[in-house]
Amino acid sequence: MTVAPLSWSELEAINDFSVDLIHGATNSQSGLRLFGQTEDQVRVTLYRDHHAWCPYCQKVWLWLEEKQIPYRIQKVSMVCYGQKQDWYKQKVPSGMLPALELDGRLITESDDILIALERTFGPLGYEMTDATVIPLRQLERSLFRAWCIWLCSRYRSEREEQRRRDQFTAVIKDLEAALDLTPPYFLPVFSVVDVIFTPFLERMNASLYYYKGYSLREENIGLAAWFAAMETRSTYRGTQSDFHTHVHDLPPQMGGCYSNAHPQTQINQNRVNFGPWLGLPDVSYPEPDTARQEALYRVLKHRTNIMRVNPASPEVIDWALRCALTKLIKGEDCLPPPGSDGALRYLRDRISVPRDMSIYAAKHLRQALEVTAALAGDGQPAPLPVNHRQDQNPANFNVSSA
Ligand SMILES: N[C@@H](CCC(=O)N[C@@H](CS)C(=O)NCC(=O)O)C(=O)O
Repeated sequence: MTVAPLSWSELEAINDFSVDLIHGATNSQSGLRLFGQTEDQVRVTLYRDHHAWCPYCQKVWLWLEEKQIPYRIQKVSMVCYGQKQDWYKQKVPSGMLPALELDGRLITESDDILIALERTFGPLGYEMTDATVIPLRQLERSLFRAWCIWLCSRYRSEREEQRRRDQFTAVIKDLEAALDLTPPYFLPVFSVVDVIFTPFLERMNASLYYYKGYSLREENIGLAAWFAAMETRSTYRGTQSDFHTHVHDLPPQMGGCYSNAHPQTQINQNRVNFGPWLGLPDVSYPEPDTARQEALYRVLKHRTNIMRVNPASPEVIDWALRCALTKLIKGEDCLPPPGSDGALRYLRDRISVPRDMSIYAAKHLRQALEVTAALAGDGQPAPLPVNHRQDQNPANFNVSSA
């Protein structure tokens, strides 16, 4: 038994999600953050990438949100998915992100940015140059190197694979020992060290689960507690991504991510690509009641562009998308038109967290798209590209801010 799709006006009438981008909780769509202050108090502009894929940008973003420093956000393309904006190249000739303006002074390099920010606004728990912070910053870089070697080198033999895994898990052991001293965070209070570790621990968790069959968050007690503690913070929730987004945004940024041949890897890849997405170890805090409403709100806001870039005809995607949204909101199956299975899965694969919506909203939307597509057939869109992500070029979405 299936139901008829809701009309766009019926969906609009159901939609009751709202968000305060300026003063409310951390949100990827914000262009200005005031935290209850006024615009004339803004001294900072953060330049970060459109899709929230850049890890070094997440570090600075999280710091500003934790310290509640009023700031503006200007979004810039990364080369893997778009053309660098001319105005940005004039400002930062290397084109590298992030960059930050503080009282009109331009600063690049995320660590230099954090040092400049803490000199002006005070440290986040500890100073970057504190004697207890320096070795932890070095540990973060050691972990980063071991991760890159394991993930981004071609798989040639099981012996080599095991050696790279051992190198990585040896550094993880040091990390667990550090966390064990002052759980759940790296130092007695939440601090800049947790912020520095966040972007790559999140990316390691996603990529090793998918490409190596290794579940960082489930296999390490201290890290499990650290992730759970991070997820109690609305700041982290606002910047947090999901497995699907990361495993497909990392290959072009890293110059390739290589799977091993383990059966668990295959199982994990199927789960991340085809669902079900709820229950994956990319999030553990309880789902907010507003998740489905948030997904609906975001699709309604951008539906013209979503349908314009879809490979299906406007009539087919219009009908099919309303079926998926009907499923999302009412929980009832809604039969989409013939030939729309690939079109719905095309969208399923391109929801980007947190750019488009938060993690639980995305999981529900992917699920509604997949279940609805399955009613039409088992057609899959072409696999996502791994050398670039021009399919996500913001220019195709007429994007200026959100
Ligand atoms: N050491 C730099 C690294 C910054 C970096 O590698 N940024 C990358 C993005 S994650 C970038 O801007 N690449 C150029 C591009 O992708 O357009 C920092 O800490 O800020």
